Amino acid sequence: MAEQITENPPVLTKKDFASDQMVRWCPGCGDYAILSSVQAALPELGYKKEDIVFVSGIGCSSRFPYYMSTYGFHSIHGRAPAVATGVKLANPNLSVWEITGDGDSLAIGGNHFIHALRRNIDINVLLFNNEIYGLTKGQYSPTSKAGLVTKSTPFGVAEGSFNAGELAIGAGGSFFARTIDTNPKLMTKVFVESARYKGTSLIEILQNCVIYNDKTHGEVTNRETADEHQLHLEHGKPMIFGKEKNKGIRLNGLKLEVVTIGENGVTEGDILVHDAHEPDPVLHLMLIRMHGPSFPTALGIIRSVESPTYNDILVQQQVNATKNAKFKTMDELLNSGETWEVK
Ligand SMILES: Cc1ncc(C[n+]2csc(CCOP(=O)(O)OP(=O)(O)O)c2C)c(N)n1
Repeated sequence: MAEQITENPPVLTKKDFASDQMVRWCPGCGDYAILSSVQAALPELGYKKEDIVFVSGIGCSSRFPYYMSTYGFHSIHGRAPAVATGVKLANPNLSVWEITGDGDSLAIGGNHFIHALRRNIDINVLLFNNEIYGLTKGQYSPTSKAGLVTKSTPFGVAEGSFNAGELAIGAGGSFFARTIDTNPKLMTKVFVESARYKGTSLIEILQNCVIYNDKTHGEVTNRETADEHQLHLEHGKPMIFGKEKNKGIRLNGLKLEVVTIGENGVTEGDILVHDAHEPDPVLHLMLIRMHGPSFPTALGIIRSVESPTYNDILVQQQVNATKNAKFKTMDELLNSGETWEVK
């Protein structure tokens, strides 16, 4: 059964989605901008408020459902995918959003996270990636950069870090987008497109924790240098960036490279054109892995490939099983074999 959007959508505004709860995040936390962008995106989707559910795990970001005037569930650490899956299966017409931090989804919840992606259950996963545990006051997480000094790594993080997008592709994920908490316009656009996608949409939001990991995404988000460090991908458009809009991404053998249009005979025709719908994930993976200082960070919808959803398949199985069943009611089933009367 396909997700149904109300036929005569109610006219709702951003304000309608704000709850009466006081928002309790640190002043300057990136979570405020994400909350505001989600509230701005929802009226565009045409759902009734009561058809929307926010499910979170545990962490600062997971306070999110309190601040939404929708249904919500603050669940347990790392297990939001299980709860969100249950909600979607019980009522496939709901718009289900999962809110999670990098510690919540990639450490304790890593297993649940990859299987939600593998199943392609139709939920929207907003992964707030501040590369640190915020709520428990600054221990390192699986996305913390190697060498980072934290409360739990006083001599620096000794191991390599996870890239959420790579993990998603490895798990068979068919939708991956990346945004930044300093660009509400981009966030709102990406949230709308992600919610319209049928399947697990994973949106990694590069989010700043002002207290425990300030400016960890500074190179990407710094407004002065943003043009040089951000590649805004759009399906069907060439991968061009830079202040002068003269830099681009080209394939050289099996690797990507940054080139300047107009130099060394490079023309716009040499620049790769983004195809978010290509089922082969190789190029998407290369875009996901790009990082500074030599490469810009890819933002926007990187991968969006049509793929059957777990919830649709399960509903269809139930419909078929009911249609082909020998017994149509529980009474018929119970009376179908030998029966005895107990006196
Ligand atoms: C079973 C369990 N283990 C550990 C904790 C402690 N704990 C609470 S939140 C958290 C990590 C939160 O970090 P993250 O997911 O990155 O979210 P943020 O607070 O940064 O938004 C941990 C370890 C817990 N609540 N439950």
